[in-house]
Amino acid sequence: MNDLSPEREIDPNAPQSSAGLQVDPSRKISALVGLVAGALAVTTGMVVAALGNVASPIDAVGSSFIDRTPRWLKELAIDWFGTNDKTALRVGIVIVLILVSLISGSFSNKSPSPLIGAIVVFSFLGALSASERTGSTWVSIAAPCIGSLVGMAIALVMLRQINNQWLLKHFPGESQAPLGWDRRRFIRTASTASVGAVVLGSLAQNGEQNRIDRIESQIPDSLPTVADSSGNNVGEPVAGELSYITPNDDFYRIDTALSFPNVNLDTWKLRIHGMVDNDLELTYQDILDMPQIERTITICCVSNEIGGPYIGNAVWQGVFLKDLLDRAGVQSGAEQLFSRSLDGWTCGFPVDVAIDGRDAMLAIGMNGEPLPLAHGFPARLIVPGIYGYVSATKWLKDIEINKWSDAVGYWVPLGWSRDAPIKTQSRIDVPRKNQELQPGLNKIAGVAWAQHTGIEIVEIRIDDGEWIEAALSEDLSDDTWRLWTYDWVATSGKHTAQVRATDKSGYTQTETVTSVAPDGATGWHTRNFSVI
Ligand SMILES: Nc1nc2c(c(=O)[nH]1)N[C@H]1C(S)=C(S)[C@@H](COP(=O)(O)O)O[C@H]1N2
Ligand SMILES: [Mo]
Repeated sequence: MNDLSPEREIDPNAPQSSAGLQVDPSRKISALVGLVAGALAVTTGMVVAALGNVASPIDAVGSSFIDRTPRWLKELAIDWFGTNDKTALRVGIVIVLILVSLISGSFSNKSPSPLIGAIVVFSFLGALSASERTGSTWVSIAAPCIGSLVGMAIALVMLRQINNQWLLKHFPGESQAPLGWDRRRFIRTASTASVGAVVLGSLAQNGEQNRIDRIESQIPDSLPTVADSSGNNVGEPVAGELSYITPNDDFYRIDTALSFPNVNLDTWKLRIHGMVDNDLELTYQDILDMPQIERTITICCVSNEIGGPYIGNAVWQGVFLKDLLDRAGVQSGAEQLFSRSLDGWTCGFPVDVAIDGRDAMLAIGMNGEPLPLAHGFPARLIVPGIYGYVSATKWLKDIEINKWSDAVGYWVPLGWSRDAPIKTQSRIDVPRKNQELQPGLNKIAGVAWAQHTGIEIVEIRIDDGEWIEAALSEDLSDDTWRLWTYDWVATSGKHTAQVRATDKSGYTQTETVTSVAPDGATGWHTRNFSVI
């Protein structure tokens, strides 16, 4: 206890006991230890994961969280963050980790157990989450464990440097500094560890980008020629900004994949099995070699609020699902077409929907390009008339024909309907929200959809006036939206426009507003604007 060598730097501000011995360091400093150790643990885990070509522990925890998202929370997340919900989730996890590190660190000024305990618990959570992810390997589980070992080691070293009482007692050693902790050495360790965390963090990010680049490098430059492109007529844009086809870059993206699944075309095969006479296994090349069809189909998300953006219309290329099922030979009594993605997401829809003559497709192309990774490369399902969450599996790997009781799709146990036909809807796109208009002639325009039924009439009314029929774009297909326009002579003041569609079954959109859960929103889209 008498190491008073003159070179030792003594912190004159360190709290001293009456006997002249240092008491425990302040909570603030041990909180900092927590933060640095936590950061190093997480970034080490991320680098290990990146080296092993697997999702980071943060994404693994995030995905496990998504898997347990109840309906109300999913709605809230989409409502608050829209398609930034993935970023919001990651930021949320990082905030939780920072808080836990700071708090457990601050309680570790006397004994290291709170911080060590927190690191163990969180790495266990990371390992557990990784273990339940489809596509994870042993590296996914090792990553948080290795991260936690590094985090614990640095936590103990730093706590020892600030004379943590418990560590002093159990590891007296040469660095003991009873008259104050070795501030210079502590700062050196803390800054080295922080720089290390930053470097590891950016290395991990680099690794993830390389992984995505490697996947995308397998996407071919072009698609095979289309043999049958009936139904692929591209309408003219209406009112400037509004276009019939949604460009790939503007197409909404909704999925549970925090990080893209690893796609490897060398091993990828689409399996079709279950209640079929012949199991099929198709390589990407097998699909490219089949006669290609092209269909324009509007897909939309059940989470699309009235007037919402989660809908898009694209020209899809691929093969009819029915042709594949004919080759496989669906057995009688089959009820469900259940599909699974590379990352373990699932959904199911009535097998009848695939064979009732509608253009249900296995798609490999979107608007003339091979499917972008975000939209399901190498292959996905596109089924007109039912919401994406029951049909549109991206990164498809497996189709099983079975009975309803055999398997249930991802979102159904979380409170969403098993059967989910798309509801007839319409939206005002132009003028944009809060856009100011000039008095006189103005174009009001938008889209209306009732996939696989078709849009018959769109009506608009201004300021609770009479419903007036809008002009409709050419009726290209029942499976796509139609653009509508209305020439309105505006007068100064504040105005409200409302739209409603009637589909070819004679159904007119109900005014009754219902939420997106459990099977899609209803109600009329309303937009306010000022004419000045
Ligand atoms: N693998 C996978 N496929 C998926 C999903 C998913 O979470 N994972 N989400 C579905 C949902 S809810 C919708 S609305 C559509 C959206 O397709 P897009 O992102 O290409 O617009 O994809 C469907 N396919
Ligand atoms: Mo969706």
